[in-house]
Amino acid sequence: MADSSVRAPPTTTGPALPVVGKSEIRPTWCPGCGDFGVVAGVEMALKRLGIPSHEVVIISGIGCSSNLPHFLTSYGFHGIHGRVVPVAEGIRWANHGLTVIGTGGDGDGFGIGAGHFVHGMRRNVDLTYVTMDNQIYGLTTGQASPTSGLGHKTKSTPDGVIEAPLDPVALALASGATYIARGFSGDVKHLAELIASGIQHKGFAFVDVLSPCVTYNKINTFDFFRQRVYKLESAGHDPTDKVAAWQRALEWGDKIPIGLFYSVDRPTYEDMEEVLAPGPLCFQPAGLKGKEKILDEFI
Ligand SMILES: Cc1ncc(C[n+]2csc(CCOP(=O)(O)OP(=O)(O)O)c2C)c(N)n1
Ligand code: SF4
Ligand SMILES: [Mg+2]
Repeated sequence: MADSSVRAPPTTTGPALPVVGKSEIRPTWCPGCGDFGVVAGVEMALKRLGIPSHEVVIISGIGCSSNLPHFLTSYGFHGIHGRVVPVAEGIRWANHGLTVIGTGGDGDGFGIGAGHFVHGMRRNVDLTYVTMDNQIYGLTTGQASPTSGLGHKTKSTPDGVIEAPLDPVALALASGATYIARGFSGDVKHLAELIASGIQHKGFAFVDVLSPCVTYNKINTFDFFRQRVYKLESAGHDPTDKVAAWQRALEWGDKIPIGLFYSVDRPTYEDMEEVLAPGPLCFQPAGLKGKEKILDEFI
């Protein structure tokens, strides 16, 4: 079995780079956007763990939130809508010595990307997926997303949302994620701790971040969350207790839990995939193994 906890030196053929920090590109987000808190949380987490830029790849889809990889000095892949998880999986399988972080929005991850999200968690690929959940499509100027609340009047739902909102934490529990947390972009220090622990966790770590869109969502604002959020770790929650995690996941109203819902050890996809046992694929000799056997079958 491959040991995915072992970093593969070197992970690139280029020079070693400093620990991840801000890039020279400044965010174009609206002033006050929640996503500023999330990029700060990701940067803080990587700094705390001391991971250099050449050992990190941050992947995103499409949306305001998906611009995040541009703003940090790590490698980045700004992909297409809803495909964060498969790209992240592919990168992990090509070089499981890298720290791989997926980022994106609620529309990207839970709408068009929902199938990939579910199967990535089921496989327990060793990556960290951070969603900036503003309960709206921000980039396309304010349509309802899968997490928009019932009755929310948006550009695409002028009479209010009539579809039940999706619960990302409950979906992650049902799908087999092995680290499930919710953060708030109004508490960057707490968020950074959740992201850092998610990166250290061996397996699929999901961190859903309440990250208000100050321009198009006038309901789920910073004040809305400040009045409601409470920390699971201050409420005596045991993250190894899956039933308790379910009960907390169902809480959404006057009180909204943030923190670590659930964490469990389970072999990762990379641990189970024997092809990765000799080391990262990108350092293995190219060519088809066992080709004689295959040719014998056909010739
Ligand atoms: C295949 C495809 N369908 C639709 C779009 C249009 N589109 C771009 S971003 C987006 C939704 C963005 O919402 P979200 O993922 O929540 O990100 P946010 O902007 O809120 O951060 C949509 C529908 C697209 N780019 N590609
Ligand atoms: S539209 Fe909303 S999500 Fe997009 S940058 Fe502005 S505040 Fe952020
Ligand atoms: Mg969104």
